[in-house]
Amino acid sequence: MSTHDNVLRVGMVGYAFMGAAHSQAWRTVNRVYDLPARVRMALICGRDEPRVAAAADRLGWDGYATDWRRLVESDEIDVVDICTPGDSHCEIAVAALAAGKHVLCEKPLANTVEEARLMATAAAAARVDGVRAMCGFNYRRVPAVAMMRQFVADGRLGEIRHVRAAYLQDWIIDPQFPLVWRLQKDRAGSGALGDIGAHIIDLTQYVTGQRITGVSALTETFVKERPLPAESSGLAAQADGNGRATGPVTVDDAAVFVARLDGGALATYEASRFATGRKNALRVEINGSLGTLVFDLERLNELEFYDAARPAAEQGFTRILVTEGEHPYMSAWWPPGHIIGYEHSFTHQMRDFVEAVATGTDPAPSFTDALQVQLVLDAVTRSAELASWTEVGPALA
Ligand code: SOE
Repeated sequence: MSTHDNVLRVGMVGYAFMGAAHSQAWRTVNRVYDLPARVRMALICGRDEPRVAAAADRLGWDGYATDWRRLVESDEIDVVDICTPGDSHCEIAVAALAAGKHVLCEKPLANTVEEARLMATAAAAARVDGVRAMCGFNYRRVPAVAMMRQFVADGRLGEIRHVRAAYLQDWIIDPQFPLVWRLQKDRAGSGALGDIGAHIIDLTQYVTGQRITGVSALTETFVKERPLPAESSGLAAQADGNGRATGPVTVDDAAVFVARLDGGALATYEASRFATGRKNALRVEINGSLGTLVFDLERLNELEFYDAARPAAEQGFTRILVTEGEHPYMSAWWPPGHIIGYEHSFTHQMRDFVEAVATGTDPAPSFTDALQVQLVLDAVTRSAELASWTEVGPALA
């Protein structure tokens, strides 16, 4: 590992919502977990100097830079953490890997399959020299989700027949909400599909161990024109667009699709930013021949389990409280029964990443895993355009 006296010096690009979430996790990870390396929050990077300076101060970074190339080229940095909009992931990641930096990149990996392929190829080349790369699908690290995967792997659900996943938000239902970067294809790649659909694609494939092989999809952009933003930082744009010039929304507001998984399961997916009343509602249900598991992000400390093997008179869903030391990630936190939240998934993500880098093992999801998610996103887009069943493309061109 290219650490300095067992210290991993992190440089993070981006300081908005995800930058803040990652900062919190970098700050916390060594306080909670006993790890083979210590994290130093060395540099935070953003183009706007007054803002990045303020972010460095607020989020607890030692210093700041205004050009990401400085992080990538610096001998004082071991890890580059990419929390920027999707249009810069590929360039930053490829340069960082070529410079021998370990890379953590926010999801979705890239804006296109071509970029994701370049990134996966760069990660494979760098791996030969002990350089590690991981994509940040943080919901894998919710203890109840990790436990779901264990249940499936242990055969507790039997043969998986159905996967039912939805990720629903409503932050853009107001047609006056401005045209922020997440609503622009050249910046974000796609809309609800890539931003939140990518999470449920990764999560369900991770939990079931099965991969999506083909899809039939519908996408829609309900509000096609929006006021140009005065100033924005992602979700927190000012919703004061009245009277300003407008521009076209170039991404989907919602995507729904059915899919086949390679282990024989049938799946349905729904990703929407127009689910009025749903703020950040992610729900996954898995039906197997021996039981069912249900995860709901709004009750993330719980897992619902239906065990078909129980006597007929005792059947029903059991609510498992995933708050005990026996549960994934939980022993380092609080005494039994004490719940955790959204931000902990990022701390767990940093825990796994730091451990992998420090012990010279491969973190997951790899860039190749994330490329596969990108291939599914691409298949969904093509299916919606062609109005036909579409196979997920191969990882290699
Ligand atoms: C915005 O829709 C968003 O912040 C996603 O980008 C995140 O990945 C998700 O965790 C919450 O919602």
